[in-house]
Amino acid sequence: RAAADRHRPAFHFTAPAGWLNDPNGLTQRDGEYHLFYQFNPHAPVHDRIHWGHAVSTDLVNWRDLPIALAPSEGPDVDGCWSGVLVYDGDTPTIVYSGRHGDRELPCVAIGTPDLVEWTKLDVNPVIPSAPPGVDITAFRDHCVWREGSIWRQLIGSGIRGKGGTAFLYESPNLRDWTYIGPLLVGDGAAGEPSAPDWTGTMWECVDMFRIGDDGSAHRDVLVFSAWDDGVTHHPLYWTGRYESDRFTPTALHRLDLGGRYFYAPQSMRDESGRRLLFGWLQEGRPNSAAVAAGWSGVMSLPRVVTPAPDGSLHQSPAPEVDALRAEQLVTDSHVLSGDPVHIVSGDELDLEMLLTIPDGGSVTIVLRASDDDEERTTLHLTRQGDHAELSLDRTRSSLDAEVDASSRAGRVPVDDDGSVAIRILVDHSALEIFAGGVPLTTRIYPTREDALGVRLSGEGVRARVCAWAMRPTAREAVDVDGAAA
Ligand code: DQQ
Repeated sequence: RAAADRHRPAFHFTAPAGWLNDPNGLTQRDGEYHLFYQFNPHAPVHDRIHWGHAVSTDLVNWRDLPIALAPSEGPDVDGCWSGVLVYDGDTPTIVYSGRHGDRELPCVAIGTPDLVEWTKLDVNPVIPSAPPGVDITAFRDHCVWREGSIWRQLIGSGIRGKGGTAFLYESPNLRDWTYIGPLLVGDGAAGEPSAPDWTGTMWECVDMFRIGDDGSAHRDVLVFSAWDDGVTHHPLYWTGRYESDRFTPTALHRLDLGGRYFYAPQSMRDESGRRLLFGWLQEGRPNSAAVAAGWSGVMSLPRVVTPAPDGSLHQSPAPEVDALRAEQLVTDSHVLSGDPVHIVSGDELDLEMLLTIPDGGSVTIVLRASDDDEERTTLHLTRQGDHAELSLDRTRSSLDAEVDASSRAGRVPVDDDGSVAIRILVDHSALEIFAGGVPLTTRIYPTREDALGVRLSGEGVRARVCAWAMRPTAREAVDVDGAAA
């Protein structure tokens, strides 16, 4: 592992060393979860990307396995970019984007039953070019599924002058693909890039799934990450209906109020039927700091996605995360009135709060605060009837002037009795917040050793608070470079 770094998470998955970005190929087989990820084992920078691989029986303790895919002569000589794993009968099959120069094209690799060794097809790339006659911004990333005897896939793209899109293809065998058309086209080319729901000029990592009952209550969800000219903006999703080769949207939603700090998510349906989601928590510190630390990029904790009453998605950490609770530090009730109440201290914490906020009232949660408040990260909730405005202030999260200090804000639902359930996972620089099922993920880099305090304040707010110290995850490493030579 890379040298000790106080910003390195203890119970989130990170690469053994080097660079990590998107989750890929999420699969559960015979009880074991497989997490592949965009990986540069040689340096903590995005360059000649491999597929890293780890396996887990409980979604939180991961065992590193050898690199699954490495760039080689041919269509992926410059990188094995994002994709998925499907089973063609019993044959594990990866569909990924091979990078060559500044182009990406779909490639296929076949795996051994243990998913450890992968053989690339000689016929790669399996689709030789983007759809002819369309002026595209990019063409990469894959969502693949089966409809009867036919395979279908979406490839992320964008149409110049219009916006992001996902191109739909079909195939009898995962090798010969026929282009059908764009599933849905966004309006990003005309939109305002600074808006938190701007749909971008290209959709990265498209992921479509159906959620809810198979009856009238179900909804189809199309997740994508809004990208523009090399800039990763934020993940969004459409809810709506996938039918007759088109996606008819009902509404557009932000997937995570943290924006680019929960980027390029991919989901999977596990063997128990749950929809699980992982995303990449990218860095908020300069590349030079990552290079000095020897590592970059954090995988989110696994999330369970379920339908929310308002038609959107409800997200919460998978219950498996609870197994990492080492010791309960706090279980308390408070009526907040004015002065901040100290709750607990730590940088490996799980916090659960039930806050009952009077209409128009507000509550402030301070995290990673130094004793004198010089460093602190502030979360603020103001209730307005059936929702609350949530905001995150990072302007004082770190004394290091080089780290990103931009703010975040958005809306979260409030129950009829005025309460909001909050869950906060603090893991060194990784911070995952869930308020009423809406996540806000971010990164913070406090410099002071005493920047550990959690404090609560408000007026007339009732707060039930539990806090646990978290246990660092077990990590059995192998020589991941073994297969990369
Ligand atoms: N990262 C991958 C791409 C994807 C992007 C390259 C999203 O395939 O579009 O590492 O972070």
